[in-house]
Amino acid sequence: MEKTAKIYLAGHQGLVGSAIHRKLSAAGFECIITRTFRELDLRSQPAAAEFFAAEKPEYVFLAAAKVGGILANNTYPAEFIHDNLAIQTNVLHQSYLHGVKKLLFLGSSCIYPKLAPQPMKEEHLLTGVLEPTNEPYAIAKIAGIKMCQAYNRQYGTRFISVMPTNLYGPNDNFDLQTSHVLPALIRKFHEAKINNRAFVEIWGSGLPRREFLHVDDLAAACLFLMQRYDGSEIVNIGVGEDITIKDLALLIKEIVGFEGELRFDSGKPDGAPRKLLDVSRLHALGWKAAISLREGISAAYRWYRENEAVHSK
Ligand code: GFB
Repeated sequence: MEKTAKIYLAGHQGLVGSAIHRKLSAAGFECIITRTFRELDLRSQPAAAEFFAAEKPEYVFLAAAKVGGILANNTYPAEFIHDNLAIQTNVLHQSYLHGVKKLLFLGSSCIYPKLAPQPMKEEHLLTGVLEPTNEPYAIAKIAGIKMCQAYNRQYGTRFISVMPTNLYGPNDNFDLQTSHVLPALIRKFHEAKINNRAFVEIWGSGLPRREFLHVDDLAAACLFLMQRYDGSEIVNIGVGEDITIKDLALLIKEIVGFEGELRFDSGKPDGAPRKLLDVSRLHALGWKAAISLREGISAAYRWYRENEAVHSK
């Protein structure tokens, strides 16, 4: 990817897209094309077709997606399957029609079976039943992977698919109903500290294990793979270590400086018991995560306080 290449970054305002934008700009890429959701609704086939015909990007990062935490996935399953299928189908097909040189598709670790052996290897895809709370989202992402592979095989495109673990960082969603666990707990502990509350409520049992990757590390890995990896096999992106939700809560509590108790709400779902990615393929390609969980959460908490008024509505 030349520094002057025309790069379309779909979803540039989200957690992942904004991190890729920062990374590309810092690396000196001069021609990054973006559109807000208002300017271009990628769920619309004619809108996507018109955009690609007019702009003819050379490279595409497909970070536009409908995403959310366990409750959002469980509450809006139709939107999660429809919006993701529509967005990715339109972008992938238009990229093929307009001769995009290379495209990076972002999947998710929830594509793997609920009870996949741990850590989860790329070969575990489609070897068992999915976690029900996010099955529609996972099915859409699996369809995206298969579409990239099918287009590569039939049309000779260069569409690569990467599977990030649970992400966090600047521009995360801090809405308590729709967010993922890490931003939700930053906000809950912060508000409990400010309001001198006695406890913070943690959903589920606290026993599930999750792996967390700072989105700046993800963006670095995406740029690395866009430049160095060519292949139809999916590539996991993670840190290779996980933590229980209870220990995550204790770590965030300490970083925020909240003195009260944790209270577990068993009325809320636990979701998958464990989702640790095997990152040996990524390591063999030559890339490793650099930001520790403590460092990343401290940075995310600073970002949250600086942007609180805007993001805590
Ligand atoms: O991050 P999260 O919403 O999604 O939840 P998943 C992870 C775990 O944290 C679950 C618990 O066991 C939650 O019950 N948890 C505890 C909380 N307190 C909270 C809280 O206040 N908010 C939230 N959100 N969770 C998502 C998928 O699964 O992961 C998506 O639904 C996607 O499709 C994403 O794959 C990465 O890790 O369970």
